[in-house]
Amino acid sequence: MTMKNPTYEFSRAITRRPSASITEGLRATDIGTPDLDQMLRDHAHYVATLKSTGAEVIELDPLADYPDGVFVEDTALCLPQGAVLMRPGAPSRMGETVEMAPVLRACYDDMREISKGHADGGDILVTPREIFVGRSDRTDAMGIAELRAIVDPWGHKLTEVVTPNGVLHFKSDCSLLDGETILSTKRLEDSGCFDGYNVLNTAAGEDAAANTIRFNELVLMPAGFPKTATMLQENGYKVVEINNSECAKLDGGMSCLSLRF
Ligand code: CIR
Repeated sequence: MTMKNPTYEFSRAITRRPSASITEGLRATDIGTPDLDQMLRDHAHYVATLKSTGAEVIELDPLADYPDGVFVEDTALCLPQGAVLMRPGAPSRMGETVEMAPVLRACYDDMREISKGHADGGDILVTPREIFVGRSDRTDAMGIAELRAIVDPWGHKLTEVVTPNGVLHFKSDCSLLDGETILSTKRLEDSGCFDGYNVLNTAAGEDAAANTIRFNELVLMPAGFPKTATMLQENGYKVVEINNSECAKLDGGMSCLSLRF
């Protein structure tokens, strides 16, 4: 039997259907109100794609009180040893972890939580070697220190990095493609944080393509970035493009929409 690589080979995922309140979701710049019907169609495509790899998807109901609740990734970090509930940096999102707690408790024997400071799952990139955590407007030193104290005894090295200025989350600009390879914007790679990895850059003008997910044999990427999609295919990755126009209005992308374990 071959061992799964737990950084990109998963048997389960958790998603949450978008609520009608999605129109109130947080955004750095207002480029338009998301259309719920389009987002529901995109979300269904996303969930079906995860399932097509044989994974079980736990689909949670919409949360009207939490417009950004569809972006479940920010609520937790899922590792083979246990799950860690985050402490989101946006005040309007803090209660989302309370909603996620019982779902994760049912899946994990060991569940911890960040109790001080702030940390968003979107700032965390797990590779086979280390856990990168980007300091950002949403993730601070106190949150990172507490996360380090949790994952260190589990045998994970936490590497603190900096989320580029003007970028919401560390993973808005990068994603893991396999055990050694990272897809990154040029601006993030230039910070030197991925020295020692194989790095593939998003094509010029396609920075928003950096937030993809490797999920089993597939790479789910936002549609509309043809040069990056072709580059990934030429490098041997099996790419599925998913419309992300509505989530993009709220600074969300492929990773934000699921917890994977
Ligand atoms: C927010 O500002 O929190 C949401 N509108 C977008 C969250 C995206 N999540 C992610 O990148 N992990």
